[in-house]
Amino acid sequence: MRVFIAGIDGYLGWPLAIYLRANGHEVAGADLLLRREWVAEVGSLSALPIATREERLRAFHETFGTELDFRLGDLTDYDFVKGFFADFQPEAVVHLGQMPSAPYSMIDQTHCVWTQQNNVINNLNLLWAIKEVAPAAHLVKLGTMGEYGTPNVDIPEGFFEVEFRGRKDRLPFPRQAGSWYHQSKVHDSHNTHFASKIWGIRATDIMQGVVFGTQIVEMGDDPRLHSRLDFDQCFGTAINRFCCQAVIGHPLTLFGLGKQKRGFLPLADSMACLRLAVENPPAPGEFRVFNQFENAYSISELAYIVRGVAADIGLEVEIRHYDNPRTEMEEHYYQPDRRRLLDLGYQPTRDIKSVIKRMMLDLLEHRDRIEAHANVLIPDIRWDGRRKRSEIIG
Ligand code: USQ
Repeated sequence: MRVFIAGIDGYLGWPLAIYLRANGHEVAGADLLLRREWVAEVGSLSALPIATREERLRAFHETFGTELDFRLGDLTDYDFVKGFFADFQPEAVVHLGQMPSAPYSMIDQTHCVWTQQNNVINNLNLLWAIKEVAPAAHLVKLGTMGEYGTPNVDIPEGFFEVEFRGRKDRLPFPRQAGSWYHQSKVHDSHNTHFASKIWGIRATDIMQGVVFGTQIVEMGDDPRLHSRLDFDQCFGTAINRFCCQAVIGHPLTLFGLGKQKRGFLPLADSMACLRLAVENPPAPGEFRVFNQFENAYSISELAYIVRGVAADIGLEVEIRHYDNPRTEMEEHYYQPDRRRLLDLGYQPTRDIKSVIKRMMLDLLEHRDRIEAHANVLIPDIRWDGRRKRSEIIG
């Protein structure tokens, strides 16, 4: 299948290009390399060194024997998107090309507005380009479990049956996002659903949990094929940050009580699920929603798992509570469904400890990079708009 990847240089986009190509698909993609700039803007860098675009292209060619059409371009530029679609004629479009950080979107007015403009407009451009150039193409849109928030009831996959004043309907489940970034994804979900309804676009909205890990087997030993791994307060996510903290002997940073629950999944599971979505497209006009995660964990449960794995490889790790820079529930009910991907054949990784161990061993080789930027481990971007470093509270 011809698969276009929007955001092909990112943490997920680059491994997905390798994974899909290794599994027989033709891949092309676009990126403006903004993730590299944002991480530098917040004073950090990828814990694992990453190759330049040119080096990645060379490695891809040497490994697979085909050129990768990876163009530098802005997805908010409609002419660029439309022109690329006209050349490539995608059968599937995987949209990973957005600003993905909740804290980054909360920095100030500029970052909030930019996040929403960028994310909402580039998703609209992809929808329009599908409509005008490749109407049979299937949009696999990366959304987030965070769109649902943490309601005090079970979370279905996108829609639920509801009875109100004696009448019944199947309606979109309420979205109650927790940051301007997550809000942008809610807008995308609404826009994608609407486009699907009016133009007959096939669409899968992926409500993905927090991804962790450094490797997929298809990357092999070539470091030019490896992906980035961030640990700063904006682009580093919970388990990845904890592993980076563990390898330099920094306390693991639990925000608040640490009883917040989220869905998590290894990088390899994310790739496998995206492939399942691509290879099993919905019917024209169908808008379907998949909840995508391996399991739900509380943040402190994960910190203890990371501490246990660290101990196995001889690292002593402390767990500390920091005052929470975010406005979020720290103790809550959390029971999301995740049936649809299992029905398509998703086999969740059972042994997340070995994924965490692999990541720590990879990171140990580059601990100096993390140590040199350890100041980005303590958050100072707060949801109330103040800028203040979190302090240890327990
Ligand atoms: N947290 C800590 N300590 C840390 C980092 C995070 O306790 O050092 C807590 C946060 O307070 C939050 C939870 O861990 O309750 C998750 O935070 P995160 O930074 O790992 O993830 P989040 O901000 O939710 O965003 C990430 C990705 C985003 C994706 C989302 C999936 O950056 O792109 O959409 O995970 S989900 O969380 O399901 O919405």
